[in-house]
Amino acid sequence: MRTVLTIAGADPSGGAGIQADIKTFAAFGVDGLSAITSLTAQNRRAVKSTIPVPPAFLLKQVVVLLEEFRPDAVKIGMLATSANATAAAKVIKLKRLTNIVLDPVMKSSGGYPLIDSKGLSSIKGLLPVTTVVTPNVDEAEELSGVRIRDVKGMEAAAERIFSYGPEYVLVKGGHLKDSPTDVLYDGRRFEHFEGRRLKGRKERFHGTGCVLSAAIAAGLAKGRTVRKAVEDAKEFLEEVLKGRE
Ligand code: PXL
Repeated sequence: MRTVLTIAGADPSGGAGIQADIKTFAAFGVDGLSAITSLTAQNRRAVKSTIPVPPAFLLKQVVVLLEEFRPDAVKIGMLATSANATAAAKVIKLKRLTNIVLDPVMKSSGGYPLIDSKGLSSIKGLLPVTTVVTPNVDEAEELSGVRIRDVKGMEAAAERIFSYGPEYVLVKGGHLKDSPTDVLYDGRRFEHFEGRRLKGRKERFHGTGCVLSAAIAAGLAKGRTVRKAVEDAKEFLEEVLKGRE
């Protein structure tokens, strides 16, 4: 069986983070490994508190796993500290891990910080080892410095983020008012994935970014192209959200 490693925070409510990733991997028929970057105390409505794992212990978790397993893909979510981001970049380079999907998580939907104040530059430091980075509009604005109002803005941000080194940039438009389109950029052309505007209480959407990036990683582990992995991941997420209606 193919294996995917997630490096992310733990979400006791199960909809985001490590727990969501493992469930997603199981649905795709791949084995899940996990290295926890942070404990969190939260329910689906709000994050109340976090306790970051020290970077040496994050590294230890990954290194011990790599003594036994060789993951076919890695998903990176909440890192909690810039030191953890640096540790993750280091082990990916050292062990030549491939198929890296980076969800550049900065805040919870309620605005609780999920990475420290130096987080932005350390997330940028991971981009050169990243296969696909999956920012939402807010994260794409932070990473690129481009103000995004529409799909053109998403494309401009994707170009800037691409210049920092990832192979693909997927800017998720779900937060834009009139366009839930996602934009995938590979340095040559833009591909648009039209989405449907979904309604519901915010609890329904808790962890959607985690599920999407985990599903993309699972697809890459199974040998799909990035384009196909994104397409399948979006379809999977729609099914998950339908189940939460
Ligand atoms: O959806 C961002 C996210 C990622 N990882 C963890 C989280 C959250 C949001 O709450 O708790 C662990």
